[in-house]
Amino acid sequence: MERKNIQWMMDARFGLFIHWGLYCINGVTEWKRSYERLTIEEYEKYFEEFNPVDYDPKEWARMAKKAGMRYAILTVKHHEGFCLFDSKYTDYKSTNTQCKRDLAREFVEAFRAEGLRVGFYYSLFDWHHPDYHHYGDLYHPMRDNEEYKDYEYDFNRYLEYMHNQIRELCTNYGKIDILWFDNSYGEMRGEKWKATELVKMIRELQPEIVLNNRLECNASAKGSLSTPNPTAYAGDFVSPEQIVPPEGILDDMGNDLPWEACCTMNNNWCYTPNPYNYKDAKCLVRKLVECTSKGGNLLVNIGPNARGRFPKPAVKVLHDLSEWFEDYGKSIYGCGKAGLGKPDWGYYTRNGKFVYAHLMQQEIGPVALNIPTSEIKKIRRVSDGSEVLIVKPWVTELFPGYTFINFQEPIQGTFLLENDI
Ligand code: JFZ
Repeated sequence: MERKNIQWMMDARFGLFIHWGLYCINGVTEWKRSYERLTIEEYEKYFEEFNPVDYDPKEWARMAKKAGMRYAILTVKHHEGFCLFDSKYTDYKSTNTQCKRDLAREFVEAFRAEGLRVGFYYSLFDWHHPDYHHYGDLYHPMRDNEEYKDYEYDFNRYLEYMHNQIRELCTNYGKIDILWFDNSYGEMRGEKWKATELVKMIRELQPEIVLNNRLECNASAKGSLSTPNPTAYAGDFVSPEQIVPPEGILDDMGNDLPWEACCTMNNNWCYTPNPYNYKDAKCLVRKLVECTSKGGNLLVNIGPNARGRFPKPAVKVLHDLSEWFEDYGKSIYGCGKAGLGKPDWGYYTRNGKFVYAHLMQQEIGPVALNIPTSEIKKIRRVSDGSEVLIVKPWVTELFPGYTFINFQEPIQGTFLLENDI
């Protein structure tokens, strides 16, 4: 099924994921409440403490934009149940903390002002709502804590709460570009969330919105999106996590499916003070180029700290990315598969007749492009437009069908092939 609503997103290729909630205070994991089997009361201290005095989403938006990201997705409710938006269906929200701010509203306003698209991550799990019941074998605080053993939960009450909140998010915050659900598992999928009804409401309120596939699936499945008859809640794109699909993602008929790989910047979704686990900009660029070359997107996560700031090493990575994007953004936006295979030296990306060769590592001499010289008019560096030497003639005689560039000097970078291929 062809959906036009997702075209802008697949052209954008690069987005920012923001995991932020009360869990940023513990500095270890957004799963703390579950891992440590904390009761509501034990977890309450984080709610009382939460006060991100330095929260300045305009600065976040400026940094993200410079770093080449074209959209951003904020966790407006993660598994802990705390809401970063002013929901009338709960008291467990940022407007009731010391900061008294609707963090989600400020986020969408700031990012839109910088020209980025905005999305909300909404957790289907909720460890704070008394009627949320966790099926399956994972620990769940409500079900597994002594103090709630006599509570008669009614899962339908939770579903009503969740649907109401999604309605608020789709009504009170202007145009929302992406809703990112997390996640279905075991028997908890699709209609267990009353997903047909939910998606009908969402698409009525936000006709152009893009949905991920996790109302139906977990991170490792395509779901009915890959079949000729997707369900109403199949979503618009597949969302593999912490992995770049080896060969992109195809549907059952062999056509490209839209996908977005999400990854951490430092091995953790949640804020952590550890400065040592960061992927550097070079690694992220390589992964972004790889995703683009396979027809997918990359969503890179930052976990802001309890003051509301991006960790310093993350700011450095964003800065390094901005230097690359200034020179090479053209080889990402609007680009996708080139149909030229996987070369030894890196990746090809392509936007219509523009083919980009990304040499991702230093090479020692002539580099082989698997395109005959007769089909290439000129090769230029994308950064400055300078011409790249096309090697004549001896290697070409030895390896016909290839064009060799740059005779002797070490070479690296991204190159535009002017051609008719
Ligand atoms: C989920 C969350 O639990 C996690 O905290 C984070 O928000 C991440 C982006 O999404 O993690 C998942 C979800 C699904 C799978 C694994 C981790 N899965 O299906 O294997």
